[in-house]
Amino acid sequence: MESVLELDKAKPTILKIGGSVITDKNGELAARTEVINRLAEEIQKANVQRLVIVHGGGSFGHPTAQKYGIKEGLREDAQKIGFAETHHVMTVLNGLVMDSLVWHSIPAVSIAPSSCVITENGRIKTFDDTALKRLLAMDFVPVLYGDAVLDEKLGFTILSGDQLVAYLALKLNAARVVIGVDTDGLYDADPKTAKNAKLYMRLTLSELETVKSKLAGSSGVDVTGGMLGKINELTPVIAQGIPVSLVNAAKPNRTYKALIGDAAEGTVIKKE
Ligand code: IP8
Repeated sequence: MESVLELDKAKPTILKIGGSVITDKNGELAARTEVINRLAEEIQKANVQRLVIVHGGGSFGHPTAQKYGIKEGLREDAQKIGFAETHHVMTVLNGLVMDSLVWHSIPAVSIAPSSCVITENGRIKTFDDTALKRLLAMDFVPVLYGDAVLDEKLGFTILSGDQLVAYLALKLNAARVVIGVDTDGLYDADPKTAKNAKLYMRLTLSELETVKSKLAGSSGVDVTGGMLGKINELTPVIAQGIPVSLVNAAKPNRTYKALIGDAAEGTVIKKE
């Protein structure tokens, strides 16, 4: 077994579960409950000390956010119901995730980003992380998600789970970041459309910079940038020396293996 790194047990692991994994992104409000349950089982089995989970919006947050132009900010009162609806459907998806985690005996506690984050032009400006840090210190598993949040300049916007992951990894000085996606890792083209797309197994930061231009956006409705958006968010994390693994969370056991430090499958990106 190839180990990603010697983990500092006191430092948290941040796990992102992609919205495209836990929902059908081509549907609307289409949760994949069997996948959510399998992932809860894998997370429980991996038994990671100090874990923060962040999940994406998939076919819950993105279609509603797009319908009302929430990411672009408040321009007319009619959007307000869209902001409320976007946040609400995210709490519904989060409820399904929480249900599964808690019934798998994971001491998971949900934290709504809309209640503790303010952005400025879409970037996190303030994050009241008092409860999150205390939960982590007590070995709870905080669970956050991409959300509709208030913005100092725009009125409101969409905060992606990926921005949250990067912010938390840097702020909490994470041991590593595991990103669960619906492809086998990072490719030089969209593997869903390009037959000969090449999978990268190991990348350094400088290699990543050269492949960025080739990265494909994801399919379906995604208001927060797909794979390229993800990689752009994670670049400062990798530059800080925090390794990032991308694994196919839609396939059984990949997330479990990544969580226990087995880097045999997927893409691992490190500073050097
Ligand atoms: O799926 C965005 O989070 P993401 C969530 O992580 C919403 O990009 C509300 C669209």
